[in-house]
Amino acid sequence: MSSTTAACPMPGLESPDLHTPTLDRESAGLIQSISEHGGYAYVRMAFLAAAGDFRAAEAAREMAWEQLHSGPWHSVLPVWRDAYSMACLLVAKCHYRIGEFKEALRSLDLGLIMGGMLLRKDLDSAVEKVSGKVRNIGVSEDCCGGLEKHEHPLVRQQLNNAEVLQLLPFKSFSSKTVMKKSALSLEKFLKDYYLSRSPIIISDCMDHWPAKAKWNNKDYLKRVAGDRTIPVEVGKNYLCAEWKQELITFSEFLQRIESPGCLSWGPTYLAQHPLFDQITELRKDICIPDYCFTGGGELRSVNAWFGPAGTVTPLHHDPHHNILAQVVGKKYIRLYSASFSEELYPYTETLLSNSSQVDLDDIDEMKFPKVQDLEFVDCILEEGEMLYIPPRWWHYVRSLTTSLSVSFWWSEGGSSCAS
Ligand SMILES: O=C(O)CCC(=O)C(=O)O
Repeated sequence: MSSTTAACPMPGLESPDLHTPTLDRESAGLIQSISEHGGYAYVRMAFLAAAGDFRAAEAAREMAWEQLHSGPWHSVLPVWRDAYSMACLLVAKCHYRIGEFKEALRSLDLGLIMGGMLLRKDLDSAVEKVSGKVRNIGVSEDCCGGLEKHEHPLVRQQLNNAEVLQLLPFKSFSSKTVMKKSALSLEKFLKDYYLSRSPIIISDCMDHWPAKAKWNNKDYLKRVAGDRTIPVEVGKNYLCAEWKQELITFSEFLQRIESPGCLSWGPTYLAQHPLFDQITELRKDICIPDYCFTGGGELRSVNAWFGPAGTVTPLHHDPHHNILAQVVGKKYIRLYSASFSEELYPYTETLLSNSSQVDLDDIDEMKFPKVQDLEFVDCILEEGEMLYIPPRWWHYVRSLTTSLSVSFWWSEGGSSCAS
């Protein structure tokens, strides 16, 4: 948090600088609802913040942050998520008025990442305005520093088969591999894979995505997203004790990818984050695959998975249909049928019950004897390919190079005849 304590020169919710029409319209109702949920201290701070008190705005944001971290995410009351967005906007307005544009942008990003939907429009339009200012600073800094612009590819590693095999879990490629079809028709996808719940790799279906031409270029990513704050995971994986989440800028993240060994904690992974809801320029680079409308269900979430070689998503399953699109780099993926449950030893705690206790990279055979002989299918998902993962199929994912993928989860349609 900023240590700035000066009062903002412009009191009132209606800033002539950073306009927040939704906040101006909704704030009375939101404040009322926060009071009804016992947030009196927050309300006091929000009033002072709206009158221009910078410190009060930061205190309100801190109070809402504590509420967001008071229990599991799904049990957080929606009103506190909107309260958090409101405080983020108020803090951003204060920074903006005194020309602290980078700090304003960070606060807006925090609101987008952690806040509710009520004030989303204000956050989005404020981001657009503030990003422009931040980019102007960047341009003048680059000019003064005489920095030259080069195109830097994200992926430079070339691995041979022997090197790849050494990195993979036991018995890799000893069983069946996932079948691959080029530009599969929707009818065939429905009949042969969706209805029978069978994984398939679809190739030659992503060439029209602007991302295919743009994302393997660090300079491009830095230009459109470098100043934005993103949530990352640091450590071996989310099941390990030494694992944490951090909020860093996209530029910092790109630097870490460049030198992944510099952190003793393990790789930094931008994992399962709705990046395209947050950063509009990147959203324009992807297309929702038509396959995701199979079955008449609804698109549930579109997430980015971006990290250096060596990130691992441990064996788990998800409730939705999934198209995992590999835009940059390559990944090893192993899949076990949804019919296996007991044999893969899921955690008993509710929050982790979709994750297996088995570490495929280091199996404890005494503890988990049933895993050894289980049938699986595996593959290397190459750049430009999409993998269909049926609901509740167990999957383990290891990136073999720097890798950027997008997952599209969609739900079952009401009238689907699939079992
Ligand atoms: O790419 C990864 O690391 C994991 C992807 C995944 O688990 C998913 O799309 O559900």
